Parts: sequence; structure tokens; C-alpha cells
Amino acid sequence: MDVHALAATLDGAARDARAVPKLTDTAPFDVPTAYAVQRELVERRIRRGERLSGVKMGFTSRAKMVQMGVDDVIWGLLTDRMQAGASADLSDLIHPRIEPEIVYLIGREVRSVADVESAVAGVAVGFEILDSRYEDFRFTLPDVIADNASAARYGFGAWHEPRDLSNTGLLMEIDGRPVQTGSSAAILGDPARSLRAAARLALGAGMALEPGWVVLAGAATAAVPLPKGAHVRVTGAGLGSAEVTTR
Ligand code: OOG
Repeated sequence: MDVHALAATLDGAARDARAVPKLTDTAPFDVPTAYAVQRELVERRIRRGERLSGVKMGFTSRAKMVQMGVDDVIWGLLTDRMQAGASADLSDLIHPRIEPEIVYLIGREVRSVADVESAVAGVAVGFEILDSRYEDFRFTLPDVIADNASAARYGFGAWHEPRDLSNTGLLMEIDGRPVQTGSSAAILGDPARSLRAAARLALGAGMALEPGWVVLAGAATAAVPLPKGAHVRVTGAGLGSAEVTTR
């Protein structure tokens, strides 16, 4: 399996904002190969000057597993270029979707899973804009891992003191209309479990969560299509809100 060729295909799809058939249509590959493709895809971004800024967890909730027909927790890497400001340009995305997130800020390097909770410097409510590089947002587990877990953009509101987030209400509104509501409990029963999984996966891949990185714990709800010219507000009980206007 040519990991470089697969990464080049996905990188090209993202840069041209043009969906490609899922890679496993041509030849099946396994999960370790999929992570090797993901790593190469991110290396291509780093060679273009982007910096790693965190990790994202995927399929940590039933709602997402059911929505996408996939049933294993995955992770992907975030870069500084993916961070959205108050306004997000969607013109270079294919078919963006948005979902609410619980976000952790890492305060110091995490050298063990046991260490990760005490390394958290802040928590926030946020959002993730997904954009599968595959036609119709359809993929198998290895496909979506190779595609960096559909990562495209992310944002978050103000940081708050770390706290118990095992049952925090989440509301996502588009142009003032509620489009998703849920509880952080949908994220593996407690997003802290997702945080520990992020540390475990990073350490297993020979990386450490770094100071200043964020961890997106994974959506508590299904994702919804994100049009241009929309105003999105995600509110977390006790965490304020994160907002983005698309163009
Ligand atoms: C993959 C990303 C899933 C989540 O929070 O479950 C994800 C996708 O649905 O395209 O980020």
C-alpha cells in the first residue's frame, strides 16, 4: 500500500476542494496503515508551514457512530491553520458540517495517561467544522482515519477553570434556531474519558500532548450541514458560548 500516494490523493482533494471516491474502493487497507496515511497527510501540512495545535477525537458518542455508521473511537491532528476566527471562510471546503464540542486546553506536556487531567489548564465549549474529503461524506473506518478524521476547522469560547464536565448541557443554534441539543455525558459517558483516550493514543503514536494544544473531546450530537452566511452559536452550561459566522 503506497501511503504517500494515498496521502497525496487526500491532500489534493482538500486543496482543490473536490471530493474523491473513498480510498478503500480501490484497495482495502487496515487501521495502522490508515494512521500512517493520516500522519503523512499532516506532515505535508507541516512542510507547508503549519504547526500542530492539538488533537481531535471522533466517534466518541452514539449519535455520531449512528450518523456515520462507524463504531470505533478515532483521533486526528489539528494545526494552527484550522483554527477559525469569528468569521470562517468556507469557500475552500467541500461539504462542511458543524458539531458542538467540549474543548480542553493542555497546560504542560503530558507524559502519561494518568497525568493528563492534572495537565488541563482550561475547559471551554467549542465547535468543530468537519469536511470529509470523500464523496457524499461516506467512508469506512480506515478511510476516515486516513482523512484525518474529517478535520477542517475548529473554534472555542472563553477558557474556564477545569471542572467536572460529566453532564454539561450543550446547545447549538444556527441563525438563532436550535439545531442540536445534548449532554456532554454522550461523550463516552464523560468527556474526561475522551481526554484520557487522546493522551493514550498520542503516547502510543510516540507523541505527547504539548502545552498550548487543545483536545476536542468529540461531538455529543450529530453534525449538521453548515451553509455560508450562517451564524452559529454553541452554548455549554456554565461555559458560555462559542460563535462563528460563515462566509
Ligand atoms: C468524522 C469525524 C467524527 C466526531 O466528533 O465524532 C468526529 C466524521 O463524522 O466525518 O469528529
